[in-house]
Amino acid sequence: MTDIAILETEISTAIAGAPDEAALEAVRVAALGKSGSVTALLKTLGGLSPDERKVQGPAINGLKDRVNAALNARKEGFKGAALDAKLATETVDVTLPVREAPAELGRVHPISQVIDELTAIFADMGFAVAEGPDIETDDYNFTKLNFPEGHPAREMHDTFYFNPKPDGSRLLLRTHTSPVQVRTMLKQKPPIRVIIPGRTYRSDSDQTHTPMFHQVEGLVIDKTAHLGHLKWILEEFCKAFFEVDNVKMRFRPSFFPFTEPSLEVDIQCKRDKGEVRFGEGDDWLEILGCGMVHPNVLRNCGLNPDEVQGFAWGMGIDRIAMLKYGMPDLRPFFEADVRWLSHYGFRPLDFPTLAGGLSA
Ligand code: 2NL
Repeated sequence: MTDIAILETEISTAIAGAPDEAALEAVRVAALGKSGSVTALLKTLGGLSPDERKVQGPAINGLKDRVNAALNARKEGFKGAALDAKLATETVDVTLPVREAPAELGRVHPISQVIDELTAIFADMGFAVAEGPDIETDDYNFTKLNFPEGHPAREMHDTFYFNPKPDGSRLLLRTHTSPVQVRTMLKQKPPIRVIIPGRTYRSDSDQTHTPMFHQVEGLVIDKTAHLGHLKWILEEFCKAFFEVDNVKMRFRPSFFPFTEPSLEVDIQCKRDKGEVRFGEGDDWLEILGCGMVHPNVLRNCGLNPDEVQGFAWGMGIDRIAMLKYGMPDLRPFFEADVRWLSHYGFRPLDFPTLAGGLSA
């Protein structure tokens, strides 16, 4: 066997026996590196006669090419083996829940959801939604609503007042949404059918009161609107909102400066381990106040009580949201805690419709 053939056998054995890529690299350096065995053979070509070089040249270069090819083939083999090993350890658990896309993570606040639900219910009965400013005048918040100057009912509202203006008048944060009804009566001709959901403010803070809270009020002004219509509207609303076939309601006499007669409304319920259920049981829960609009209010808003009459009602949105969705505490509503929101919030595309289900 020639020297070349012996060397080729040695190198081939070393390539085949290399246990990993690092060992293979060492074999390459030992053969083809600067002081490698094949490189040393190539260096001998310069000292040969032209005839010898014609024979040895192609033989040594052929060796170099075959060694290179063998090294590359073995290297590819290692790569494939590494991939196979990686694939064998990596598994995909197709039973894991799909992670939500960022656009899916947002939630609708329960207050917004409830406003959407009650708007859908009243819109179905022909009501429009009216809006007005949070900062109001004393006139629209109290005087036009038949609260006499110095009447204790004004103090009962725990009003937030702004600093007095030079003329002595003071702006305030509306204590109810009623000033929006005043504005509606002043600018629209009857028949009027509106609801006003919105923010209201009173200087009151404890477990069941926050300084800012939400109310929805309704107003109907027409030639013959009467308490029978009001009772039907409220009953239909409660059935649709609480998603029950029947509700028993109890109307108790009450007092508000802006209505006469005035009534408070309870719905029949059953309290069961902290849960409230409607349409059954023998407990009562107060949910709203209502009445026939006081003739003084109609007059103050440019309407003639001899020509038109109407009824109105008001209820707390935060409270009916807590009742419907079983939220025990009012305060987290306004704490903007994403953990609370992701638990109690609603998916943005599941908006409420009467046909599709309000809270589907
Ligand atoms: C309650 C009671 C009520 C009204 C609000 C109203 C508005 C005008 C005229 C007459 Cl402009 N009434 N609103 C009427 C009765 C009751 O709210 O307990 N709300 C939480």
